[in-house]
Amino acid sequence: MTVESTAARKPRRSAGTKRTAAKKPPGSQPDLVQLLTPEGRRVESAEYDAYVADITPEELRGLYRDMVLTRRFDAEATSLQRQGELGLWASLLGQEAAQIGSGRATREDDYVFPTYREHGVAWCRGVDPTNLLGMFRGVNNGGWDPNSNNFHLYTIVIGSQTLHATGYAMGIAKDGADSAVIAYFGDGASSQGDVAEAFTFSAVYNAPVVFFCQNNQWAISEPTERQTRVPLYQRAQGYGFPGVRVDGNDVLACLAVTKWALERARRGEGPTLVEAYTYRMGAHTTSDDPTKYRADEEREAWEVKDPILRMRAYLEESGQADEAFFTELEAESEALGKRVREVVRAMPDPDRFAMFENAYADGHALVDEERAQFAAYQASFADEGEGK
Ligand SMILES: Cc1ncc(C[n+]2csc(CCOP(=O)(O)OP(=O)(O)O)c2C)c(N)n1
Ligand SMILES: [Mg+2]
Repeated sequence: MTVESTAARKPRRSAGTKRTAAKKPPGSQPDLVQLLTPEGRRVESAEYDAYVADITPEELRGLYRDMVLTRRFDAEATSLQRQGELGLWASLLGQEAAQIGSGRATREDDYVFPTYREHGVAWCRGVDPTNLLGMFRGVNNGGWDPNSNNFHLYTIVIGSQTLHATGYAMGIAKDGADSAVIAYFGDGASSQGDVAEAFTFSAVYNAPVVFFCQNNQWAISEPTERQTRVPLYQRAQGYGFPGVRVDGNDVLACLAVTKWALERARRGEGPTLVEAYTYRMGAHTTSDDPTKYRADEEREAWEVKDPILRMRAYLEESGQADEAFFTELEAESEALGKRVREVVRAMPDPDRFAMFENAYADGHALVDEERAQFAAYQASFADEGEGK
């Protein structure tokens, strides 16, 4: 990971000059697909109700459970970083609905290309959450087999996975598969050339790919208004495919819209851009201090839209979950936290020289040179110890 400390890099601003994110560009009135209001009231959508019409109470409770356990796992990882057990962590706090809704919309044979923050999607794909932590602890370079769950390794190079997804989608289309591909990226990534190229290629080759942009309002310390002068979903129009803005804190709406987009892809109708309008409630990563660049009031305004509270209100008011369900889930959440702590602390340190083995299949003179330098560096500590 090469994410720098924003606190160290950015000039300090006084409280009076803090910016607020996501001001709507003048004249635009973006349509937001919503099935659950922030208070948890179900609202009708002529276009998207069909995609959640057959959902059972058990599945609804399942969506809630996914969000609660993902949030718990994420909080545990943040604590582990603070205790020195992880080098870094990128929290998904606030983005649970966007990730669980879209993740649960995927089919087993679909293929997912994540960024570094898609812990909820990984959960939906069946990747054991403890496998996500090895890279952040620095003991491996990935932690899971991408082909076991059709969930690619985390990608740190912003936006590059949209090209990988497009190429993959073009490939499966040539194979005649009826599965689809989904690529996750952020509002900041939308400014990358790779994303523009992915949009162009996927459109002209009619690739079965869904571009799922979590607009969490910030790219480290840059607000979305520095990335675009039009709502992000409207960019799709210029490339010739549909774009939809969905309430990213509404798990039902995210499920419905992503199902719709994946089905379009499967039917051979090409790419879709889904902009999940949400908010990064925490820091960019554990190396960042958002109080340096954004106002507390902004976070407070989003707290009332919390994805988990809204789903809980809906389940309770519609009588689809009782107190016993919530109590059992709390116990399950505690157990998950305990397991995550135990597994992380027990992760063995890798052989220090193993990193030189994975760069080239048949070795390389430059790598040999680097290995020798590293060996000399390691040996220098032994000498120091002896000298003292
Ligand atoms: C090509 C590239 N440029 C810069 C960076 C440093 N960097 C890491 S995260 C990030 C911001 C990404 O913001 P966004 O796409 O909105 O995703 P978010 O972190 O908000 O989920 C940047 C600039 C990088 N990893 N890769
Ligand atoms: Mg962002």
